[in-house]
Amino acid sequence: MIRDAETHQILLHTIARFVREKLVPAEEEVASSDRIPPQILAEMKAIGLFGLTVPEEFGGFGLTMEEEVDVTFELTRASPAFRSIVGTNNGIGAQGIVIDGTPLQRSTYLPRLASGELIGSFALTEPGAGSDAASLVTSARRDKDEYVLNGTKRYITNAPEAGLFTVMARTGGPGAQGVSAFIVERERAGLTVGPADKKMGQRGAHTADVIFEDCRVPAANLIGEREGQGFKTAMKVLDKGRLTIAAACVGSATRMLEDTLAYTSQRKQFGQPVAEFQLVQALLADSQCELYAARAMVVDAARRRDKGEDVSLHASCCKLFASEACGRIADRCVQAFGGAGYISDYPIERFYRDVRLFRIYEGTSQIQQLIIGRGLVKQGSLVRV
Ligand code: COS
Repeated sequence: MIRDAETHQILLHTIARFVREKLVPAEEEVASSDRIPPQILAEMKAIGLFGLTVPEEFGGFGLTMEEEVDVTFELTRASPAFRSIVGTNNGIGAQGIVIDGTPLQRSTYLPRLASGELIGSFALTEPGAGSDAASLVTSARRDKDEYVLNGTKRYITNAPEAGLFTVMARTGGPGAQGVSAFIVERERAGLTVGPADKKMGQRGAHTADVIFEDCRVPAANLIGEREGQGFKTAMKVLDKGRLTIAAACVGSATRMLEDTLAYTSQRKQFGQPVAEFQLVQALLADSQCELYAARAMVVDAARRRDKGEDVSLHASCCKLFASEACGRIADRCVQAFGGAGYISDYPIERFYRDVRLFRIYEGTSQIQQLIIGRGLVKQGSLVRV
């Protein structure tokens, strides 16, 4: 349920115009330079994109999940690199503090994350702990009023520009129960960020290693009431993040399909636009059906989350279906473009590479299958629809 429909429509309209007039024209430059121009970044901050989901009392828009997925549908009609920096900030970068932070942590950090003054980042993955997140080995040893962190985090989105990291580290024994979450500011001694990774796509969005060597943080930077809660915090953050990624899949697929409809409607072969051939229409039709289904799923799950339902399995269903559908749609769109789809003169070649990541990050498709399958067996009933 959207609280104030008129305000929400104004926000959507503003973002749609910004995407059309500013972000889409800048896409090529972002991809070729691997950097979002500072002027565009400043405008993204000015219209409030960095604070979409931060509660209003801390300077954000406080969007509901339904509102957030609506905004994501619009934002991801442009290169996913733009969503990456704001989505990681609003989402996995800030949500640990929003969901489980102490009142002091919330009032200290959320206003600066909402304004974009501090860029947020989420450090869970390690060289030896990817899908098996609970096997992480980065340690946090208590020393009087501080914790001392040691270890390496890998593929950390936003790391090169981040001012604040939510870091999952081991304070206790093995497994999920031994993991705690910490707020670590960029300027802490002993924290270094490695060079940006060279990725297949999503150029302009950055990932890198984050290395902790006797990095000391105050004990007050522990997220949650006590040690051992950090894995659950991470999972709650990912439940929400996976819904947002599913929404990003819908936005990117919408853009790809719109571009393909336009291209095939003007490209002529055998004396007529190729879109008039039934075999090309089959590519469009299958893609449209999957896009419709993915969008409907995401909106349904978002509404359920807003009503307070546990949507962990719904979120995994959405992430799995939407990211796989987005991959199939990208493939069909390249096919419908023919040779033009394989060269970089058209955005479809770049989107094809960009959207590949959706099936991998914030939990691979196989991890979503594992969560859904295990969840169904455990609860002995199907996902509520
Ligand atoms: N919300 C709240 N708590 C959750 C939860 C959720 N969505 N999912 C799990 N938990 C809790 C469990 O209830 C359990 O707590 P108890 O021991 O008190 O019962 C604890 O967390 C451990 O959960 P589980 O036993 O399911 O952990 P596993 O190690 O078996 O598996 C998976 C967890 C595979 C689901 C997890 O490691 C995962 O999501 N991996 C992918 C990581 C990922 O997405 N990485 C992407 C990079 S981050 S951008």
